[in-house]
Amino acid sequence: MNRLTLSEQFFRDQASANASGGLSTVLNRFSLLARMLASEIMRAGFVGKLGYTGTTNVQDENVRALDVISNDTMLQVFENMPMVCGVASEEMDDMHILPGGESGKYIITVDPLDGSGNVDVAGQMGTIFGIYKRRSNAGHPTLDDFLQPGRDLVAAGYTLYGPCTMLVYSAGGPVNGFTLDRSIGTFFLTHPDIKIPEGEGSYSVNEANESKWDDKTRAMVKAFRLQETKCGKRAARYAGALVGDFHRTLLKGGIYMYPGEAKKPEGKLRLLYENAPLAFLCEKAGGAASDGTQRILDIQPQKLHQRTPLYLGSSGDVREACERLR
Ligand code: FBP
Repeated sequence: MNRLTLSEQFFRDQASANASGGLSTVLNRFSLLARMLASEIMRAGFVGKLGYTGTTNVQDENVRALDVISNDTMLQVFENMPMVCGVASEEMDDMHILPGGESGKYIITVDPLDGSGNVDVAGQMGTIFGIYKRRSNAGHPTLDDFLQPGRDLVAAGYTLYGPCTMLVYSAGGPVNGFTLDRSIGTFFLTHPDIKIPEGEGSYSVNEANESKWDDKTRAMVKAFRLQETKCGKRAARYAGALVGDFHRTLLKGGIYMYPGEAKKPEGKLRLLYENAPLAFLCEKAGGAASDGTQRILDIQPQKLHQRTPLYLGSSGDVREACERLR
């Protein structure tokens, strides 16, 4: 079968988006990053890179060697390429100005290695990215260039490292999924124009956190667990990696939830480089994404590492979950 390659699709998107040519180059770099990290992850066990570094990051999370490798690789890929002037990364405290990108008109937000808790059990992991046009005119980007609501995303996507390596993205049009042919290092279109199913699939939440939730959250998740929801019966699935849980939800339907907690109402997941890019994709695929009260894409970020609760998936499921939280 004559499948489209990722590069060919990028150029098609660029033409339809009337982009100047920079966007396809930026997307191609995320394809390069995906292939480099797929290789690093496959080899980590052989070179003793499955463990922790002994340090903690700005999220106050223990950092794994692969977290550092993924962030360093991302910087190598995006430094000294003229299209991108700065990056906000889960692994870096502040926005990072990319040398050689002063005239770049894009900024990127990246979770270099999502689901790093799965590193040493050969579980699913991913990379999540968002691409925005900078608001400032030239020179070094400012914090304001990064604090943009998700509705202003130019493109967003993720790479899933699992039994196969997939890259799924949208540049404002359809959501297309590409699978890596490792033998020739090329991504080919395997999932054109993905639409999230309605009325079927799974609910995906870490129910071990139940004692930390408020009563309405507990009751809402219980309705999904007991298959008492109006939107239909759901299986329980939880991979422990947002990208893996979202990819399954995108293809099979249902809902992924990371609720706020009584003592941490903002929840765990980060708006800029996790929730907003996936919300962008989910809506382009016909689904919905909320923090429980408002559309994720409408949230105006106030801080680089701002967290929000996340309800992401089929429109009917997200609508019912949010109704039950009111
Ligand atoms: P990072 O691994 O990038 O920090 O992402 C957070 C994450 O691992 C998500 O991928 C995953 O969905 C969630 O945390 C799992 O959290 P928990 O272990 O609390 O269920």
